[in-house]
This record gives sequence, structure tokens and C-alpha cells, in this order.
Amino acid sequence: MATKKGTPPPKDYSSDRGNADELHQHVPTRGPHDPEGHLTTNQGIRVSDNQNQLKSGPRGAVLLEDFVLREKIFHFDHERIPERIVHARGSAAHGYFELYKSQAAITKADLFQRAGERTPVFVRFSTVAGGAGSVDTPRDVRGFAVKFYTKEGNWDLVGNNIPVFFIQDAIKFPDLIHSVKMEADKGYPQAASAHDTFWDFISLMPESTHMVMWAMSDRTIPRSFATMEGFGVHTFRFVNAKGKSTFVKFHWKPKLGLQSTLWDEAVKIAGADPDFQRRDLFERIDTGNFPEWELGVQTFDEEFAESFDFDVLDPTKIIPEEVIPVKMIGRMVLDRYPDNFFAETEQVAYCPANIVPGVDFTNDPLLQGRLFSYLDTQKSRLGSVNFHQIPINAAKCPVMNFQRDGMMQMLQPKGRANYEPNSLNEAGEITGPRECPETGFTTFEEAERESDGSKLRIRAESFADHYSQARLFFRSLHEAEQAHLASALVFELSKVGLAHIRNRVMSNLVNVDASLAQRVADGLAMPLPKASPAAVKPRDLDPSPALRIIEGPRQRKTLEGRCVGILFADGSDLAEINAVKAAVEAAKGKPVLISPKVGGAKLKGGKMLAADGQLAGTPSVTVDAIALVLAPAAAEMLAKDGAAVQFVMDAFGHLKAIGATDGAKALMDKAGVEKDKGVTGLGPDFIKAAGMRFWDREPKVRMLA
Ligand code: HDE
Repeated sequence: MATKKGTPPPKDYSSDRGNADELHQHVPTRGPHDPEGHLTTNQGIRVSDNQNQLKSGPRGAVLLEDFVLREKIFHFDHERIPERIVHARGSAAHGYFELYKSQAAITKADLFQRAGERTPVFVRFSTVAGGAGSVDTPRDVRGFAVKFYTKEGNWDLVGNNIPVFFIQDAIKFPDLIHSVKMEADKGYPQAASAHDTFWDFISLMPESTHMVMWAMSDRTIPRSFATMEGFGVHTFRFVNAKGKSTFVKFHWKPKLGLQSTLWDEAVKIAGADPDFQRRDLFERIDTGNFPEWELGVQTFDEEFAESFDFDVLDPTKIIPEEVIPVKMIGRMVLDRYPDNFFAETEQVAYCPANIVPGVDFTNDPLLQGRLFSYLDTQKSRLGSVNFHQIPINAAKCPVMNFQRDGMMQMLQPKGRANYEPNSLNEAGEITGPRECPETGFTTFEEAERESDGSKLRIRAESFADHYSQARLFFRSLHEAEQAHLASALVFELSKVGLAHIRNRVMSNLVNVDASLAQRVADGLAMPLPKASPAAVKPRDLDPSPALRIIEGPRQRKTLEGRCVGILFADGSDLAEINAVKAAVEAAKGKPVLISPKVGGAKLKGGKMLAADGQLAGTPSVTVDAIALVLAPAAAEMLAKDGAAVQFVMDAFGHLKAIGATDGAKALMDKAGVEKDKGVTGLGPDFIKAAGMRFWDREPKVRMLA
């Protein structure tokens, strides 16, 4: 075997601190054992043949001594680790958080001290119910987990795209998740809440009603990760240098505004592109259109908490933005896609207990339960107590303590001192780190009134109003969103086989809003039952416009960040195609050239133009608006092609803008397109229309509950 040339001397890794950079160097990436790029075994032995096993003769038996084969297959056999019990399907990206203005007055957290300073982040978005290989667009809550690698340690804000949760007490979480996951005996449905066990559990847990409203709304079918909000859900605390605590709720507000899909669209996207949102995240980053959110905080004191209608420790409640405005304190930009899905997105281990000085927990009983769960789950997923040394999890500041050994230990601490206190320094030895009362994390001392010290299995009475905020949410929505919500309930309950479960859900709905309950009952063709008993009579609250997507304060009617599918075929005019393309790009949108064949079409004048996507494989559900640049003969031909007709019919049915040349008429007619404000020529009116949906069209194309 040839000797290795130029191998660098082994690095001295012995240190009792671990940080991400050092750890990165521990992990063999591209052939550190062999700088010339030769394929080696994990022992660094160069491999001479990666195509053939070692055999006794050309047609003989395979030999057990083939260590190259055995090592490779052994490693492959163990490539998978247990997927997350919830949030298994996820996509992630790196980026940074940038502070607008010092927040030193309310928090001493290092990342919130200096205006303009950037803190690296790793953000993972996920669905909750489906397995790791499920599709991106089921109706489901989205996880929104942010790991801030601050100079004073890692802070994980592990939130969702919905500001409330189904349950008030952590002890109910396994029940909730068992009920929503595929049914225990049948093994289906995957990634869907539309089945008996979920609605059975929900109907028996009135505290879930508020979140059910959100779950059935358009919030759970977001268009993109980049167009959804994120929420910390629980009330946390900020603590300043003087030890003063301020309650805080965290929000992420997308720069591109809120956008969701329609249910029919989401279902079709699942077939057309199961990785729709993962691809979207990758493509945005790849093209430099970095997804961005602002970090907003609602801050308040004990006095407000006392006077508020609901308990701020109850995770099934919001504080409406109209009551306490959300103050934007910084922005987060995701600008780098992971190099390796497994190493980063799969192995990242978030934990709500990862907190930094200046931020603290409250007694929210759901949060308290989470503080236990996540560390525990990482041990079973990542297999070792040393999972914090995996580069994606490693803090980017010094990590020094006397924790030692354990499976897959990557560090080689020096010296004898593996305990504290020690006095080995008297002998001139390395003695290790010491606690630091001044700068170390200190827990905020709770005011006495939060607990009288008695041990009780009890739910606070202040948590008992389960319906008023559910009503607030429903009544705050735009009427199109209300119709979607009612229809989603009809869809889900239609998949519930047991009539008594449907009935029980409806009796809970009567408490939310009698008209909603009636719409659902009509949609199911079932009689409306009486309201279920409510512990606290629901109240009418002032509507909160911030809760709605359509015509709400966070809707943006812009082409920025949206895709326009430009359909062309034989005989299309290049000048027209280029004009639409340029106009879309000028408006910061993304043009996608679509043609019946991916190699393209022969344009007017004979020139070939290649497509980005083939028509059948790039249905209009994958874009936000369509432009039809077609010659009359091609439109006649396409009117006989199912994929082309569906392309236009769906764009119309999904309330998207359709810009078209006169030549496209035959195809438009076949697809049943009727003239309205969203159906335009290819000029500036199309570019304006392409940045929105046409909700007035909906009653013409869909029967909603
Ligand atoms: Fe989680 N949750 N959760 N959760 N959660 C997990 O941790 C759990 C809850 C959330 O992208 C698990 O590493 C309990 C609320 C996100 O990797 C697990 C309770 C919120 C993610 C776990 C909750 C969340 C998780 C599974 C009730 C929104 C994905 C794998 C007390 C504020 C993070 C893992 C990622 C993941 C437990 C409730 C958000 C099993 C016991 C409320 C975004 O530990």
C-alpha cells in the first residue's frame, strides 16, 4: 500500500472545554485522514475497489475477511436513529438574529444588549403528527424551534406557529399525541387529525377548544415557512441586571406577511411535491431571498397579570395584540442551508430548558413539564448523554465542567481533577473551573403568592374558561377564513366514524359560536345538539384583527417572495414571455417557466426555449399566480390535455391571478375561467393581481360550510 503523503500531525485535542469549532475538527468530514481525497475505511485505510466484494475466485463465495465490505454494511445498517416522537418531519436552516436596540432595561441576556449585534441561530420547522417521511402540507401545527448560540450559552426558543396549545397540563401530552398519531390498531392515518381517536380526545378536553379553532383555520396550511408566524406560547420572564422581572411573550413575525394555502390546494401539493416546504426553504436561501422574521415581545408586569381576564400562566390563552402591542426588538434572517440533513437537521436537539441569564421560566404547568421531557427524549434519540458535543448542538462559548465520560465522549480532559471542590492546585496541577455567583445563571425568586407550598394535584380555577378565547378567535377572522374553518371541521368530522364523537364536538362548538356550530351541523347533515356544560360561561370579547390572515394587519399584497408560473408552448412569443418574466423579477417575484415538455417548445420564429418544469409535474398549486403565453393553435391543443386544463382550472379555483394572451382563450374557456379582477392581460395589472388572491371568487368555485 502506498504511504500517505502530507498528512498533518495529529492535533492535540486534550482540553476540558468543548466548543463547536474544536468539535468540528474532531469529526471527519471530507477525508481528513487522507488529504488527497482517496476513499478510505473508517480506520483510514485506503480502499482499492469500491465496486466488488472479496471473493474466492470470480464466481466463488464471498470471504468473511472482507473488512471493507463488513465495515460499510455495518455502518449502513445503523444509519437511522429513532425519529422524534412528535415533530419528526422537519426542515432547518442556519442564520442570525440581529438586535435593533439594547433591551438592557428589561433583560440582562447578553444577546439583547448591543444594537446591531448578530447572534448565530439554527431554526427547525416541523409538522407534529406525521413521521419523518410524511409530506410537508398536511393540516397540522408547525413547530418553530430556534437555537440561539449566544456568547453566554445556548438559548432554545422552542415554539409553534400557533400561540396557544391544546392542553394546560403536561400530564395530558402523551394522551393528546397518542390520539392524533395513527390509530394504535390500524396504523393509519398518517399525519392527519381527521380520525376518531383525535376527535374523541379533543371532544373530552374542552380546554383544547381554543387551539382547535386555530388548528382548523388556515394557519395550519401555511404557504411557506417564510409566511407563517412563530410563538413562544408560554409566558416567560425577562430579568434585568438589577434582578427585576418582566413577563414576556415571544412572537416571530414574517417579513413577507402571512400567507396560507387553501385546503384543496394543500391536498394537491401533497401529491405534486411532498417536499414543498422543504424545497421552498432551500430555494429561497439558494436564490438569496432569505426568509426573515422580526422578533416581537409583549412585555407586562405583575399588575397587568393580576388584572388580565385570563391567567397568564395558562398556555391555552393569548394576550391580544390590541391589549398589549407586540414590540419588535430584532430580526432573524435564515441565510444558509445545512450541509448535511442528518448531521444538522436530524441531530439538532432543542430543549426549552436551555436558557440564558436574563431569561427565565414561569410556573406555566405545560412549560414546567416540557423542561423535563426534552433532555430525556434526546437520550433515547441520540443515544448518549454527550449529545451536546455534536457540532450542531455544541455551544459556541467555552463549556467547562466536571461531567465526564459517557458513551461517545469526544473530549479528552487533562489532569486529575474531575470533581469540585478540589485543592489540587496546591500541588500545581490543573484544577478546572469554578462556580461564579456574580455572572452565573440565577433563578428568579418567585413571589410567595404563586405557591403556598401545599402539594396538590389541582388545576387553578383561573384556567377554567375554555371557550371565550375560542370565540374571540373565530369572530376575529375574515369571513372567508371563517368559512374555511367551518369547512375544515366538516371535513374532519366527516372522517370520524363514531356519531357520538361528532355530536360531542358539536356541543362544544355551540359554546364557541352557535352559528359556527350550526354550519358544521348542516355540513354534516346532523341535528345540532345542545351546548355542553361549560365550567365558565363564555364571554364576548372585543375582536382582535391581528388574528386574521386575510385583510389583517400582517397580510402583504406583494409579489415579493411569490412564484409566477409562465406557461408557454409551441408558437409562443419570446418577447411576451421575456416581458412577463422581467416584470415578475422587477417586482421581486420568482418566474417559473412551464411547458408541456421540459426540453421546451419551439417558439414563434423557430427558436427553442427550455422550461424550468414540465407541465404535468409542475401543476399550478406549486405557484402563486399563472401567466398563459400561448398561441391560439397551442391553446386549442392544450384544451385537450388534462394536465393543462387542470393547471388553469386549479389556478382559478384557488383564487389566483391569471394573466393571459388573447391566444390562450380556448384553454381558458375549457377550464371554466370567468372574467373577474384576478383575470387579466399580461401587463402591469397582472403583476399587481399576482401578489394576492381573489376571495370574492370563492363562492363561485366552492361550496363551503
Ligand atoms: Fe414539544 N416535544 N412537547 N411542544 N416540541 C418535542 O422533543 C413535549 C410542546 C415543540 O424541531 C420532543 O426533541 C411535551 C409545546 C417543537 O426538534 C419531545 C410537551 C410546544 C418540537 C416534546 C410538549 C412544543 C418539539 C420530541 C407538553 C410549543 C420540535 C423530540 C408538556 C410551544 C423541535 C424532541 C425540533 C419536540 C415534548 C409541548 C413545541 C417529546 C412533553 C407547548 C417545535 O421532547
